[in-house]
This record gives sequence, structure tokens and C-alpha cells, in this order.
Amino acid sequence: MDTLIKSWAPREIDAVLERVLLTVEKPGRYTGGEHNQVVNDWEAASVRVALAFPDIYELGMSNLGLATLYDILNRRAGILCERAYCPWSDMEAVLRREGLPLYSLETHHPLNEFDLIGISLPYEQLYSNVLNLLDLGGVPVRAADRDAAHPIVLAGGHATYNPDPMADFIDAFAIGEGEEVIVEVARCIEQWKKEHPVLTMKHSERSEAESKSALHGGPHPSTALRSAQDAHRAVEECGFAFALNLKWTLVQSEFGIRPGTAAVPIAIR
Ligand code: B12
Repeated sequence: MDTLIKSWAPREIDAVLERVLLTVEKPGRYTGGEHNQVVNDWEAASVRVALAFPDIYELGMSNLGLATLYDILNRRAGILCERAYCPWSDMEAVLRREGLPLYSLETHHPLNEFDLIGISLPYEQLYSNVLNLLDLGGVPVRAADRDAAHPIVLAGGHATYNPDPMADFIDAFAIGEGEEVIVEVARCIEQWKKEHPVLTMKHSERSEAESKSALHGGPHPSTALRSAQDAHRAVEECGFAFALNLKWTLVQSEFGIRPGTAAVPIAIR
């Protein structure tokens, strides 16, 4: 799925869902709208997080780890946090047939429109589902193929204690409890976006800005874009070790996030 060819607005996603949802098993898995879901204002949010459980809705919904992080993030000013789960095979076939990206349940935004995708890996059997989830969400599967316009992909949970097997696909790992570290990471990204508004534009925002700019004879916004190395430095400056190609591990400490260290022994590449 090529994210640059088409970016989907929630209303366009809804129009397709209206047509296809009753053709799949258990369509309630894909609608959102449950009691106690939190729907924050997309436009007003300064940082947008999708928490993704890489298995079907029923398994992910009952997971306490992500539910806790969802609550914590949505209580913080400026942070919007939504959920996503893997579709069952019938819905996956529909998504791929329609070219529809995997979207969040709350506002039906594609995963690639978020600033941060937080993935829970409570057990190793989910590794391969992560690749499918990213691909369906319009996010390049390999970390090396992502740039500053893509979401940062952060993983946590028991099966990240050895980050090595998933290191090529995940930008950063949070080893240990996530309650504090996820807020720190979200705040770092928020700051980074503030300091580098053009660099961190999503692909859809870029094409919109480019057509507006062309209309008014202004400079091409892409000229302001910098290299991946610059992006990496920029994020490091604001304290968050963002790995485009490098392998970083985040651990929580009383002094905040410390990149490149881990609380438990990890495999060295
Ligand atoms: C409850 C539980 C279950 C429940 C799950 C209910 C549910 N839907 O969540 C049931 C009984 C279904 C279950 C099943 C299995 N379980 Co289980 N389970 C547990 C248990 C006892 C507690 C998990 C829990 O809820 N913790 C509390 C929450 C709040 O913590 P958490 O999920 O870890 O999340 C925190 C952090 O990990 C972190 N975090 C998590 N995700 C993310 C994401 C991001 C982005 C960030 C920043 C942080 C972060 O932040 C959270 C808050 O601090 C753990 C052992 C343990 N003591 O933790 C085993 C455990 C997770 N289970 C394990 C296993 C192996 C399984 C099974 C695969 C067993 C099997 N062979 O069938 C199955 C999986 C089935 C399935 N498809 O779900 C292993 C995983 C080991 C591993 N390395 O893979 C564990 C560690 C037990 C063990 N020591 O063997 N399990």
C-alpha cells in the first residue's frame, strides 16, 4: 500500500465502511463507539498517538496494559490517543481490495496520520502480526524505510525485553512499565513537531501544503525538508532517541528517558 498515492480522510473511510461492513463477520470490531471510548479533538491535538494491539479486537480490547496507557495519555492536555487492532482475515481482504488503510477506532484516521504508534507486544507470537498491522496502516514495515513524515513506531510489553528480533521494524523500545515513559515520549514528539513544523508534516499535509503553495506561487514546501540524519539529530536534541536506522532502547529512569541503555540484558547486534 503506497501512502503517497492516496491519503484517506475519515469521511472517505466511512463511506467505504458503510458499503462493506455488513459483508464481514462481527462488524462491531471495526466501528469504535464503545462505552467509555475517548474522542478528543483531532485538529486541536498537538500530538496524536495510536495505541495498537497486534491481534484481533477481542484479544486486544481486554488487554490491561494498553487500556492503562490509553487512559493516561488521554488525560493529558494536548495529547490525543486512539486505538487500533488487527482485522480478522475477512476484513483484511476487504481493506486490501478497497485500498483502505487500517484506521483508528475513535476518529477513523489512517494509522499513518498519527505521530506515534505505540504497539504492545505481550508475547512473541505477535511479532509477525506487527508487520501486517504496519503494512495495513500505510506505514513502511522496515524502520529504515520510514522518514520524519511517518509515525514513530514504539513498542513495549514483555516480548520487547529482547528487542533484537523486531529491531528492524520498530523505531524504539520501551522496556518496563509504560505509564511514565509513554507520556515523556509523546511530549518529546510534541516539542519536536513545534520546532520542526515542516519536517514533521504528514504526507497528506505536505501534498495539501504543496498544492496551496503552488496556487499562490509560493516556494515549494519540500525545499524546507531536510535529510533523515537531520531528523535524527533534531529528535535527539529534544531528548528522545529516535532511531531511523539506529537501534535504540528506551528505559524509564528517575532522571527521565536514557537512550541506548536497558534495564535487562539484551542481545547485541
Ligand atoms: C493476564 C495475562 C494473560 C491474560 C491476557 C488478558 C489480556 N487480554 O490482556 C491471558 C490469560 C488471556 C493470557 C494469555 C496468554 N499469555 Co499471558 N499473561 C498475563 C499476565 C499474568 C499479566 C499481564 C497483565 O495484564 N499485566 C498488567 C498490565 C498493566 O501490564 P502489561 O500488559 O505488561 O503492560 C505494561 C507494560 O508491559 C508496558 N507496555 C505494554 N505494552 C506497551 C506498549 C507501549 C507502546 C509502551 C510504551 C509500554 C507498554 O506498559 C504497561 C503498563 O505498565 C502476564 C504476566 C505478568 N505478570 O505480567 C502473562 C504473560 C504476559 N503471558 C504470557 C504468555 C506466554 C501468554 C500466552 C501466549 C500463553 C499461551 N501459550 O497461550 C497467552 C496469549 C494468548 C492471547 N492470544 O492473548 C507470558 C509472555 C512471555 C513472553 N515473553 O512472551 C507472560 C509474561 C507470563 C509468563 N511469564 O510466561 N495472559
